Amino acid sequence: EKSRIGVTGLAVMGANLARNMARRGFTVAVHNRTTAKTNQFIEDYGHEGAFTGAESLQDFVDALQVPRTIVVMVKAGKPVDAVIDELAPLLDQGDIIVDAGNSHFPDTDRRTAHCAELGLRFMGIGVSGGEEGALNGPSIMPGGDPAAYGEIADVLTAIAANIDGTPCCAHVGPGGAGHYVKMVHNGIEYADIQLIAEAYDLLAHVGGLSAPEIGTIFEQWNTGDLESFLIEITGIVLAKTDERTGGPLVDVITDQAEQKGTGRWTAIDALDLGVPLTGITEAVFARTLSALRDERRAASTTLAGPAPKPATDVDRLVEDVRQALYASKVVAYAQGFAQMRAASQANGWDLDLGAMARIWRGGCIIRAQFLNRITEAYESHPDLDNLLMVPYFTEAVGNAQDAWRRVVVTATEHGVAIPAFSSSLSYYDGYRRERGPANLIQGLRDYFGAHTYHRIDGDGAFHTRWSQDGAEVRTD
Ligand code: NBP
Repeated sequence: EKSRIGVTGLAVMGANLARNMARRGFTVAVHNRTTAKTNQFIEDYGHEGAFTGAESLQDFVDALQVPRTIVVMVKAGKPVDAVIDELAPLLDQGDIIVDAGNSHFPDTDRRTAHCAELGLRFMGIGVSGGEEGALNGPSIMPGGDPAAYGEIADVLTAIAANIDGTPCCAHVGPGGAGHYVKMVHNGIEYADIQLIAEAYDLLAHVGGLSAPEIGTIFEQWNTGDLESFLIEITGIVLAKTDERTGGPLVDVITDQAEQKGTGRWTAIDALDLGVPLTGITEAVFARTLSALRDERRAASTTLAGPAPKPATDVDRLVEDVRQALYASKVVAYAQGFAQMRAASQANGWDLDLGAMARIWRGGCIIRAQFLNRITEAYESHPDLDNLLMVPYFTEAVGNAQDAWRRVVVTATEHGVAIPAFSSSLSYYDGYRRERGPANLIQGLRDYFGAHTYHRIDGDGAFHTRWSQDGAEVRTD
């Protein structure tokens, strides 16, 4: 009997996705470039379901029902192109290749067009949730031809996380749209994590609290508005004792953050689109600054900080930081969703932003209670420009703003870096102002580059002859 679906690439993600499919009753053919891994997979998990292990790509292709569905779960980048090139000559018209790795969306657009020329259907699907999610139910963001999605939706919705009877999987849009949304998801994850790190920094270095004490605070926060996977695991990580030293584990972990690039892609794309995406971008920069460990060590004995400040009211600090964290998080999501809206308009994707929040409710790293509020916001206002403008979020940030401002002041006075907290607040203050200071920017640009300006009291573009007679001339 031929298999319903095939998975090639049996590292942790591919292996777990294949096991998840088999557990849901699908027949699965598995393949890996290095055959030993395929054999090991069958030895370890063969008893879990109806697997067919294939040693060669030809055997793998022959083991599949036609039209074939092949999930490629190899390292993002060149390996995906290599696998497509090897598979294509073995496939028939109409077969579906699904790239479930973390591919960059322009690559997915390119591969979609390339496969279409070969008569093959290509789908780029975002899969979030790490190895645990892949095995037990990830959040799935499928992009590509809707008809092809219709043919594989039974498998994808069955293996996805499920919240209140709704699978965390919905067709996102054509071409690279699925990988685009996965990219923004990862960007938001960067912002969420940076905000958590800043909250921890403040509670430790202004509040004087120990890691386990802060862990208990996060545990409490996880029962309220902030309830989410990342807040939950922060409590667990902070509570962990190091086996070697007997102290908190976090205290002996080096303070250099690494990254695989999806946050950087999100920030670069926002710059290309012209969308203010300060939270995610600051989070990427904060990781790059953390990586300058040797420079920071030298600077720590050279560059002066503020004079020591008197002790703070710790209970008040904890509550202020909680509110600042929530408000900044709302801003990070508002920015990420504004970016997806801009990309949707630029590419004609027609993204359903409420559905994006819905498929992030389970399985993925940024799963959180408040995603329900985002879904509701887009259901009631499909053309919403900015999440901050719906009453729920307007009130949430409005109620938090006094605490948020106190946190930014306190951190600044104590010399604690809070790039995400402070830039989110600046975004809020910039966004809510009817008239900002860009009038002066335009004046300067006109002075040095004759770039012209518009007036508030009428139409037209104007230039002042600054270095000649000082007269204003209309230029359009
Ligand atoms: P890796 O990203 O570590 O990739 C290893 C797999 O790629 C192996 O099966 C390897 O085969 C195969 N491969 C490579 Br490398 N080059 C190949 C080539 N030229 N031809 C054929 N196969 C090739 O695996 P992973 O950590 O399971 O991640 C898979 C994808 O899922 C990535 O895109 C990743 O970014 C994404 N992702 C990962 C996570 C996570 O938590 N790890 C979460 C979400 C998404 P070999 O055994 O023969 O070397």
